[in-house]
Amino acid sequence: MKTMRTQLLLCLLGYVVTNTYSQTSSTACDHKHIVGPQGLPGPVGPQGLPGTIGSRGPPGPVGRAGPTGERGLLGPRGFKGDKGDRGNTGVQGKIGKAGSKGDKGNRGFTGVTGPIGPKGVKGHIGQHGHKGQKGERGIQGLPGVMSNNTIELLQNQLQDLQNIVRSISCDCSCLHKRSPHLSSGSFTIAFEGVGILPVYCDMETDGGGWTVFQRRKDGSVDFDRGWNDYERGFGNLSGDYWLGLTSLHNLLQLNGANELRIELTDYSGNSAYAKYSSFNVENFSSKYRLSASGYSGTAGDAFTASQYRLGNANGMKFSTKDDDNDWNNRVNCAASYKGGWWFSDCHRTFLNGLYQSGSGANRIIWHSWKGWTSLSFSEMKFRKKA
Ligand SMILES: [Ca+2]
Repeated sequence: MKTMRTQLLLCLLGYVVTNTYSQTSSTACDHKHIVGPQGLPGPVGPQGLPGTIGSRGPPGPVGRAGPTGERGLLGPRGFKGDKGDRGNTGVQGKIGKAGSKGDKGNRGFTGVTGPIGPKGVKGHIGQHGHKGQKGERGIQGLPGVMSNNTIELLQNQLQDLQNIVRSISCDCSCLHKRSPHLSSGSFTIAFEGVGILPVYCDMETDGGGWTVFQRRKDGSVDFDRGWNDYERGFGNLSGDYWLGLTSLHNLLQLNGANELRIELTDYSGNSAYAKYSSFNVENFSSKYRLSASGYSGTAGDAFTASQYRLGNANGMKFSTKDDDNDWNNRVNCAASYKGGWWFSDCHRTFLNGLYQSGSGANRIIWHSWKGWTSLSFSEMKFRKKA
């Protein structure tokens, strides 16, 4: 059996080889017909391609009605309602004891101004309802009327203030007496009827306490001025300076009795002074007439000495270029010599003259000391007589 199977395989192999390389040759098996067993079934072939999709069928019958749906969700919150009306005005409370301050209540309607009550009594704050929304700002109330008690209180306080002002009224001599340690310098004094006035106090010379009302020091201030300026004052407290005739008169008047001291320096640096134990300047209606007496000092008595009778300042009214009150009917002394002064016919002392060295009657002159030679420094000051 094994031999027959081998022969058959050889025969089939020979047929394949022969038909591959020669179309004409025959095989060794052509002349032999060997019947073999039935062959085995062949292998399964590949799967065929899918068929095409068929057309849509006819619509089905109408279905039954579905079940009732569930309840919907809660809707959004509604808009805010309108603002409510204002509450009613509360009932007026009873009058209570004067004293502690109550709690702050809610603002109500503006009340009508009531009658003036007794001093210090204050009403209770009434109860109030529930707090509403904040209202609009109310109308401003009417101003109250000041009670008699308040007026009396204010009058007492004013009286106290006036007493204080009187107690501080003090010129340089008074300040020096109260506080001997004070140094020379500018001070502000206040007097009833005079007002607040800045002054310069000399707290050292000859015992101190001098109120300066004239100074020539460096020529930085023009002294060729009219009546109004000489009345009101001008210049710098610690420099070239004129206190003013009105203030000078008022302060002298308040002191009662005064003394005068005049400091002088020439352009060589020499100094001298003139002092008068009595000194006064009258008021506006007397054109600020000057009076001085009781000379002592080193500069000579050019103010009152008899040899200077026609040039004395003593007893003279004040003159300026626009208000001639001098003794000379032919000349306006103040206009001629360019400065205000107590001119007579015309002068032998003139401390408000031109600030200029050399010789000349229109300059700073104290004739009894340096003749007509100009001085470089002058200072006039008064002090309440002790
Ligand atoms: Ca004249």
